[in-house]
Parts: sequence; C-alpha cells; structure tokens
Amino acid sequence: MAQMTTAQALVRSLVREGVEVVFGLPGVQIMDIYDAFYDEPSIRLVTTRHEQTAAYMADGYSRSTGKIGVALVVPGPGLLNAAAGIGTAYASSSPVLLIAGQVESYNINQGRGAVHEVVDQLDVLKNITKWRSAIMEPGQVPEAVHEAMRQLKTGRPRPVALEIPSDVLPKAADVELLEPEVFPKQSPDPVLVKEAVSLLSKAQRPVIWAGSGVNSADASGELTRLAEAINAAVIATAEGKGAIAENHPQYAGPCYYGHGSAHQVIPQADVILAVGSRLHFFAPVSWAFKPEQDLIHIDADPEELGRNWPEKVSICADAKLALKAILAELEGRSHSSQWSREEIARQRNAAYQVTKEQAPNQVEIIETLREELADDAIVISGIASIGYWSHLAFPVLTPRSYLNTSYFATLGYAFPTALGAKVGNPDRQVVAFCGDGGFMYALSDLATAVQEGINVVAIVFNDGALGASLMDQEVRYRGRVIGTKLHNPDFAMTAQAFGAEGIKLEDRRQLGEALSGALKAEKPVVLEVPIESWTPPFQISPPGAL
Ligand SMILES: Cc1ncc(C[n+]2csc(CCOP(=O)(O)OP(=O)(O)O)c2C)c(N)n1
Ligand SMILES: [Mg+2]
Repeated sequence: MAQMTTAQALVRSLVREGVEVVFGLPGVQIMDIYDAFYDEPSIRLVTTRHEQTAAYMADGYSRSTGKIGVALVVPGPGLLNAAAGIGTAYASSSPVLLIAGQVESYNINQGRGAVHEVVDQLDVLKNITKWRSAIMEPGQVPEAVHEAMRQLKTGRPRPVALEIPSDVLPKAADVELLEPEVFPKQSPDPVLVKEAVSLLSKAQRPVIWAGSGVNSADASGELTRLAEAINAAVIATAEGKGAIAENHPQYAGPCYYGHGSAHQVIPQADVILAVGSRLHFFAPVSWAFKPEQDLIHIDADPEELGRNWPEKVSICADAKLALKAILAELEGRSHSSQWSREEIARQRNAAYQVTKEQAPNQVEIIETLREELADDAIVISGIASIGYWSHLAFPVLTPRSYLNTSYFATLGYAFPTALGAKVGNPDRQVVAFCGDGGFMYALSDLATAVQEGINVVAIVFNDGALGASLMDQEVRYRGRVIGTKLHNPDFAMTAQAFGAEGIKLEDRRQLGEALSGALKAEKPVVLEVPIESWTPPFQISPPGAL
C-alpha cells in the first residue's frame, strides 16, 4: 500500500500493465493525469492535434504491434472528437484503451452546463466499445485498469473506455497496485475440434476463409501450416490480408466486395473453414455458401457464429489456439484434397488479371508501390482509389502489416493511423495510401509527425476531387457532378511549411524513384502523386452479383 492520487494510481497502473505510449490532448479536467506522467518517463506521451487522430494513432499502434494503444482525451467534445476513431477501432477489432476525463463528480448528469458536460457520457460510447467503466475513488483504479486489460486481451479485441471525474483525479488514498496478469485466451472445445478435423481431412476441395481474427490472434503461422497440412486454397478478406503470405502457393486470392477469386473458388469448395471473419459479403452473390458445403467457423466472438450462414461446426475460441488444436488433431492423418498448386495459382492469377483489366492504371501504381516497399513494410490503405484497389492488387507478405478500416470506411484515418503504427514500429517502413480529400482531415498532425520524429511516408493520390463520390455521380447520376470537386493546397509546399519533406510529382510514372528516396528521408514525407478519378471496385458489379 502507498499513498497516491487517483491520477498517480492510473499512470502507475498503466506502467505496470506494460503500456509504453499514450496518444492524447490535454485539458483542465485531465491535467492531474498529465502531471502524473511527469514522474513516469517510461511512458511516451504523444500530443496530437485532434482527439480523433489520438484515437486513430492508438488504433494503428495496437493493430500493427499487438500491444495496447491508449488514447487520452478531455470529456465532452474531446470524447466526441475521438468517437470516429474509436468506432473505426471497434469495426476493425482493435484493442484501444480510451481514457476520458469527466466533469466534477457533483456535476455529473446534472445538466447544469458544466464545462465539457455530456449527460450519460459513457452511453455515447456504448455501441463502439465492448466495455466501459467510471472510476470514482483512487482505490478503484487498479481493478478498473486490470479489468480493462482483461477485456482488451481476451475475446474479440475491441476498444474499452475508462472515465474519471476531474475532482476524483487529485484525491489521495492508500492504494494497492495490482500485478499484471497473462489472461488465458479461450481454448476450443475438443469435441468440436475433432468434428472439424474429421470434415477437413475428408475434404476434397477445402477452402480456408481468413479474416482479421487471424492477424489479431497472431495465428498466421498456424493458418499457413494448416493450409499446407490439408492442402487448402486460402482466400483472405481485406481485413485478413497478411494472414497468409500472398506469395504462398496455398494463397488463392483476395475477396473484396465480391471482387477477387472467391467467385471461382467458393463454388468448388466442399468444406470451408472460416477463421476470424464476420462472413459478410456486402452484396448478394451467386457464389454464396450453399447448405451442401460444410462450413466450419472459428471466431473469438460468439455473436459472429452462425450470424450469416448455417454452420456445421461453430468454434468459439482464440484463432491461434483453435488452429493449434486442429493441427495437433490432424497429426498423422492424411488429407483427401484434390487441389493442385497449379490450380490454386491459376485462380489467383485469373483474379489478378481481371483486376488488372478493370483497373490498369491503379494496378500499375500498386505494382510500383510493392516493388519499392520492403516485404514487411506497414501499409495503411485509405478510403481512396489506390486504397481500395490495393485490397485486390497489393500482395501483403507479413501479418499485421496492412491496415484498413473494415466496415467503418472512415475517410481521413490513413495518415494518423500510420503515425501510430510508426510509433510502434520505428524500424519498419510505414506508408499511408491517402486521397487528397482524406489526407486533409488530419493535415494538422503533420505537426505531430515532425515534432515527434514520426517518419512515415504519406502518399497523397491527388485527383482534385472526392473521387469515389464524383465517380458515383458520373455513373449513377448521369454525370451530374456537384459538390465533389476540391480545391487543394500545394501538398508538397504545405508539408515543407510544417517542417516535413514535400515532394510533388508531375507524372505518376516518377512514383517509384520518388518513393525510394522518400523511404530514406529522415523526416516525415508527403509525396503528392497526380491521378485521375477512377471508379472504385464497389461501383463495379462483381462477378456473380445477383
Ligand atoms: C467520415 C467519412 N465521410 C465521408 C465519407 C464518404 N466518402 C467515401 S470516399 C469519399 C471520397 C474520398 O476522396 P479522396 O480522399 O480524395 O479519395 P479518392 O476517392 O478521390 O481517391 C467520400 C467523401 C466517408 N467514407 N467517411
Ligand atoms: Mg481524391
């Protein structure tokens, strides 16, 4: 036991739990927490220029490292500003801890208009966090932080929130800090594992459908070994990219809005093993799972099991533990798979050719990007033309190295998410594929990048438009273009004004050389590439659309 304030107990508990970085923006209600950081230099405090970007950075840090990203914000407007980032982390199954201030305890829910007051503040986060709690006494801190960690590290990884009133933070008491704990992940039911193995070993055309849960469980090694052991064809969703190296012979291709190889591969499957995926296909398709196809679904979230399709075997478990158990049970058994590696390669290449025909310019750019980037470079694919097409055409070679927003499709997240990823991976290349519209959302955090030496490369593909919306008008509204053209600053000059490096290309064919130089810069770089507006994949009818 030692005397400490609530704020000190909070910061010391974070240190004990292994938190290394906090992304935040101060204000009067949380200054005691800032003061407590003064005495804990082991935690790096990154001050962002907007609470939304603090949340994105915490998310990018979490998803790229597997550690817990923390965002710290004032109540009311700070928390509301952070909400789009927390919602993105929720959609993307990312374990972010949001610490929010709160008005004085005597003012909570009084509706008196205390500074930053929002009545029932935690309710705002109800549908974008998996767990929330208010701390009202110093002695509650250790258990609250510990429980937050349990929530973050078990089950489906999703954000959680803690709220602390401003007058509670300086209150002192004898507090017993808790030791960190290794929380056990959920093991699969052995009976269900046996059932899954019996189906998989008899399968003639086994297909593995890999979602984000493979990456977040660090299960790509197990998934790859299983694909080899049963000779399965593997399809990865946009969130599941990196679950198996996309140059691995078992990899059959991506699936994004029905584009990719699923429409060729899925109809051939007799057994489908889906791992860590919502199994949501966005549009009705002819190749949807059929009752005669045996579907085995592994997911950490029981709500996802059986939600969209009838399942033969539903396993609620951590993906790594479930795949390990399946591998152990398979030991010594032979498989019945009829796939040949040439066939799998044919599926992969055919889908790639279709993408190339649909989007020749985008694929040319993406091929240049792949050539210049290291195998383990971390890519944040923005809600932008090159971002979408990279789901289909950018081969991801290592897990946790390709981040998208999943179903939230949050414009503006790419650059700040890249900053968080770079803080967690200072020795790896981190690149954001941005559009001109999306990049402007968080332009101010170029200052954060320069101040903190976070040397990412933001590639801004500039078509002078909110291109996806403009193309929507071209296609669905017969060219009635309104409200979608943009006036932009000179991005290179703007970057230079912030103290970053700015490069403006006259021609996109200069991209390879320019990127190679940008990756060596010892500064954050904004690389502006001129493009035209191109139709996104989701505005093109996929093969097999109904
Ligand atoms: C927060 C948010 N607001 C609006 C949208 C709708 N939206 C999707 S794409 C897009 C245009 C993006 O423009 P830009 O970043 O320049 O990329 P481009 O499509 O031109 O490649 C818009 C407005 C969104 N997805 N998210
Ligand atoms: Mg644009």
